[in-house]
Amino acid sequence: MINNIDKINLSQELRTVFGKVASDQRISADEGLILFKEADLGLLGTLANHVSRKKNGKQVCFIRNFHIEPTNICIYNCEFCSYSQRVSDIAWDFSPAEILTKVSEADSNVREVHITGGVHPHHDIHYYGKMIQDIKKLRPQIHVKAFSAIEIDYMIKKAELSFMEGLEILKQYGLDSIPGGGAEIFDEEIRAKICNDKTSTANWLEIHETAHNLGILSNATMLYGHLESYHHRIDHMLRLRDLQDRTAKFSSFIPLKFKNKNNSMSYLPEVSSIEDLKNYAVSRIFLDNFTHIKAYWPMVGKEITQLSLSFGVDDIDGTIENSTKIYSLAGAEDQNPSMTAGEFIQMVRQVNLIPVERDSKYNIIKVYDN
Ligand code: V47
Ligand code: SF4
Repeated sequence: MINNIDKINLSQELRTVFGKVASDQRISADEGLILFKEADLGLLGTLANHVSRKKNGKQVCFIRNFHIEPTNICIYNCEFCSYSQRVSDIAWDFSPAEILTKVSEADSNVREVHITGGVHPHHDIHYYGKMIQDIKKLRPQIHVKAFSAIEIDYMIKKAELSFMEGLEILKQYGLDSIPGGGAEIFDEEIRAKICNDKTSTANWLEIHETAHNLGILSNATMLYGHLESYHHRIDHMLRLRDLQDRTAKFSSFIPLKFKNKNNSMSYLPEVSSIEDLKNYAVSRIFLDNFTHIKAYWPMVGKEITQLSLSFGVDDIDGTIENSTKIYSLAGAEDQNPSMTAGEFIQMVRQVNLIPVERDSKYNIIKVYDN
């Protein structure tokens, strides 16, 4: 990193934070806030790169995956949602046979299926469990990353089980890991304004902690760029950092930029790309116990994803195979998201980093180092 910090014009507070990050010490919530409020983009990039290189060297990973969104029928009314049947012109609820057809049609080299969708009032834990089981029968090697804590909360409560009992059942059906959705923003006041009726912060955290205790890995997201302040983002990450200290079973942290098309919060402007880069960098610096920070490229676009690799991001998710509608319905620039392995490799090499293909547990499958 920079050897002579005295040559840079920094406030005393920023100097302290710089010194801590440079010597691999954890920063406090107040110091995280100082980074958001006072640090310029160059400094944030330098610090985030320092943390990223320590954890992952120059490697940037991707996975061959696809999504299944079983239904967009949903009992909830999240203000930011452009996807549920209440706000979009379309409604679907794929039958188990249709879902299996999607799995059988997926490219033979995909390693992971990411399943998430609306919370349908008529389906129960065994319906979803059997879905996982049938997918595994058809493609035994595939890793099933399925159901956000919101879907899991509903199916377990409907079955009148504890989170532990319900998650054990899902694990027995073949659930391998849990995606990070539904975290939104943990601050209870902001959460009440943007998704009043859905699973609480406490339950989201408890479901992930219980899953971790059962050996089920999961991801964590944060929806940013709406009504929240920097203070709320730091509070969100602090709650995740505390949980990760206890379990160490979060695989990655995924900031999700609020997209404002076709939803009840369309009156809000989207934050700038600068803000996206700032947010990646502060996440990378603050979440010192997360190995991976993921840029979900269908959300921010390919260019910002490539730039994010110089702001702490080391994971660019997957090939997707044009299988998700959540972001295209919310106005994402790529209406049919899909990226080939070749495009990933080129994107990473162009910024002088090393592309790596991974599996769902972050084992390295192939290093593209020449
Ligand atoms: O929880 C919904 C978000 C999430 C909008 O675990 C929106 O690897 C922005 O969690 N603008 C679901 N975001 C998707 C998700 C996810 C995505 C990629 C990878 C992983 C992973 C998980 O999508 C929801 C919500 O936060 N979302 N609407 C919107 N208008
Ligand atoms: Fe339902 Fe998810 Fe949309 Fe909320 S974000 S309304 S839980 S589909």
